[in-house]
Amino acid sequence: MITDLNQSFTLGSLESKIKKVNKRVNVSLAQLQIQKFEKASSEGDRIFFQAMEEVLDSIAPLIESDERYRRHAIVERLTVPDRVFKFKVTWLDDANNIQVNTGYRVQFNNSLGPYKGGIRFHPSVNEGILKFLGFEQILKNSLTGLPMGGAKGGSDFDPKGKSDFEVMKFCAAFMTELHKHIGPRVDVPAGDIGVGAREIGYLFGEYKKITSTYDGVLTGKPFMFGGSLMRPEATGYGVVYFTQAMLEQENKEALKGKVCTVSGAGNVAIHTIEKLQELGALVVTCSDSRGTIYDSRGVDLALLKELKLQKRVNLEEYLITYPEARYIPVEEYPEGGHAVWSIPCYAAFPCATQNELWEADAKTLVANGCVSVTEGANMPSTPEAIKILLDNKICFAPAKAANAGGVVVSSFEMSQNAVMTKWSFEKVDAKLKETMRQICKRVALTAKDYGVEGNYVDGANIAGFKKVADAMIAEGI
Ligand code: NDP
Ligand code: 2IT
Repeated sequence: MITDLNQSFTLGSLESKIKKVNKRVNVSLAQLQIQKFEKASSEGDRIFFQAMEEVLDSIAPLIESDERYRRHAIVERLTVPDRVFKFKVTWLDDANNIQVNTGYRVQFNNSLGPYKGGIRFHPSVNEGILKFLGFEQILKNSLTGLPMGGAKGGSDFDPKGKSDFEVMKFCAAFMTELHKHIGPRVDVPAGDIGVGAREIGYLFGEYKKITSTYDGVLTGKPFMFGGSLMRPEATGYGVVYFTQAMLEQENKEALKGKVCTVSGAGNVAIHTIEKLQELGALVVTCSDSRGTIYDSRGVDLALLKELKLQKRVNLEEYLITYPEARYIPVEEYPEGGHAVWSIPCYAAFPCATQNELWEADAKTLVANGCVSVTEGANMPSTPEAIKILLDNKICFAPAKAANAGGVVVSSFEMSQNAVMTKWSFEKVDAKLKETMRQICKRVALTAKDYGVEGNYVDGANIAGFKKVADAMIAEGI
């Protein structure tokens, strides 16, 4: 079962955590934010604060040791987006009914380069969710070492069940407003949940029509008109490259021959499964918003791609081809647990959405002898789950480091577009692999430097924050 609800998160806990950080560093750290947290009511805001709380917790020793960050009010400045665009999207469905949705673009921070980050189309999208994703994106993009700031956008539009024409008309209407705020040196959106090559193609087509320019203004474009080879595979492959590097660094056995569990059945999950299978791992699960497939002989990837990327149907249809596999509908896991994480595994890969791996799931993973957890989705594990995993010395790879492969290849796409060239699959793959290894190394070294060896959460937050913070100081207010 996957849900956006983080059951145990409370504003009270956030407030006390911030106050704790505040007390430790003896400055008025984010006093302003505390007042805003007190007023927060929506689930989206709570998720944003959850992401912020984790980072504040990790960076406290850095803030404590370097007064420049306090003097320049970096935390106060970095936790508020530069600007948020919110707009009406009006479009005509196939029955000629007028439909109205809300569109957003959160431009969070451009200290390191143009605003960069995906677009999400899902009914759960709201400003708070996009602020959480945009905030995470700043630090993720910083970790890549590439010139990109952080942003996120999207709409509460649900592409599910819509015809290609409806998706096209929605994308065109969305771009009618969005084009005013983006540009290849300004802000470069890409895909995320509900936005893949089809949607990026329609968005790009409309941008080109409105502006009469052929700019690399979106990444994740189809290859025939400027997309990078390997962008579709990049996030999932990067997740596995990161895991390989982490297991090596932590002196754990490699993935070959090991049972792995993956949640999700979209872009990230599919390409994580693909790379794991290529390395000889046995992937036994995948899931969507309706349920989980457990296939002990290994998930049939070709069938999964056909069901989710071509036919866009529910995973239950996997049983038509493999009636002996197990399908566990979400209703069968009503209380505090998720089917995917109940399956024993060596390595687990949450690749669906935020807060899909809870404390109870983490306990089950530990009890079943799991050795590593890598976050393919953005913030899929709750804080309580992360604590259990870290306390039990599980190798834990946080999203902002482990799933950076997507935005890394997006940056490669921007480079290729800038000089109107195309790189080979092999070149992109080699550069991606090297970048993921570098990120992994930097995160581990940073953790060691700050006295939390093996804690990749703190390592990623500190390393990501430090680079942006130093740039903000150098650029002045
Ligand atoms: P897709 O839309 O391709 O797939 C998402 C998958 O997760 C689907 O299986 C979907 O189920 C399920 N899902 C999504 N949202 C929910 C929800 N609220 N409740 C239940 N199920 C849900 O998205 P991606 O694979 O691109 O993205 C997956 C995760 O990875 C997200 O957290 C995203 O932010 C992150 N990510 C994506 C990157 C990219 O390049 N695409 C890069 C880095 C991170 P169903 O099929 O039923 O809809
Ligand atoms: O969360 C992410 O890193 C993405 N959705 C990809 C962002 C990008 O600009 O490629």
